[in-house]
Amino acid sequence: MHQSIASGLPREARIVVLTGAGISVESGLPSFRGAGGLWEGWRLEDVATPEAFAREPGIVQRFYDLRRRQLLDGAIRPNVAHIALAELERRWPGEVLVVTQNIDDLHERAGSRRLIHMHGELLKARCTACEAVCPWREDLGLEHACRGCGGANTLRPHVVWFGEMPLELEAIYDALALCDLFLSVGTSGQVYPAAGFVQEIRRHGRARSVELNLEPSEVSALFDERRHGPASEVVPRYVEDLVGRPD
Ligand code: BJW
Ligand code: ZN
Repeated sequence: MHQSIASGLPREARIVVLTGAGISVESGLPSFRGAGGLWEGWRLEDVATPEAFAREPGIVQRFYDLRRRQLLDGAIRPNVAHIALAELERRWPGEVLVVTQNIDDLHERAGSRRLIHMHGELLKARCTACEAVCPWREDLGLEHACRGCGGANTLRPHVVWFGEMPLELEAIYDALALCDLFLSVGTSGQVYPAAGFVQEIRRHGRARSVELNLEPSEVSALFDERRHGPASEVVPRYVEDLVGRPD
């Protein structure tokens, strides 16, 4: 069996990469927790729950409108960590799946193709009446009608709030069960079920797990290996260990 020299992994090994807000910080999108956290002055619990949306839809829509505008600002681009993961998918002979908690589109812009957005996508809207999901790049005021059912005041951001079920969990757990290497990049390990994926990896006893984060996460001790530093440094270096330098 051919092996990747640095990792000792068989070349056909399956890789799952979980990413969080930390991978997009160096692209100019702030993370949620810690110093300089997202939209200081906004408490996540006030804007990221279905209860908040029911109570104050205008405030919640405004929060996501601001973030959508920021994402579409020309200055926001994928950074070398996103690009390295896309490169890994292109060059690794086995399957690579990126499972992102991020609602930005920087992985797809970098070129990742096998990608699951478990907490939804900022550039899509969902109808609360007919469940239709459609691309959305404008502000999402209450006056818009659903293009599917024509319903008024039924559109919300296509994102997963606390207390809601994350997307594509079955596919994610299947991939975790079958993978040989699990990488966790730029996530604080405070939000479940994503924070529990490393536990799932240990339960299966099959894959090696590696945390790549600025600092130890809440679940850091559960990983086989930890490399701490900015994603722009630790991710390209780790990918290089797996596939060598870019051509
Ligand atoms: C860098 C860096 C650089 C910085 N380079 N790194 C009690 C116990 C257990 C669970 C629960 C509980 N009570 C309630 C729950 C469930 C709840 C939950 O986990 N709550 C916790 C607060 C305790 N979870 C849910 O409700 C989920 N649904 C659910 O559980 O359904 C039922 C179910 C049952 C069984 C199985 C499966 C399901 C839904 C969670 C939805 C989360 N939604 C949000 C908002 C999405 C839309 C949006 O973006 O606005 O998702 S909240 C927010 O947190 C967002 C993120 O995706 C998520 C995770 O944050 P992330 O990515 O980790 O960011 P940060 O900021 O926390 O961390 C960044 C990290 O990067 C830091 O460590 C930095 O150091 C690092 N960093 N710069 C590298 N340059
Ligand atoms: Zn509809």
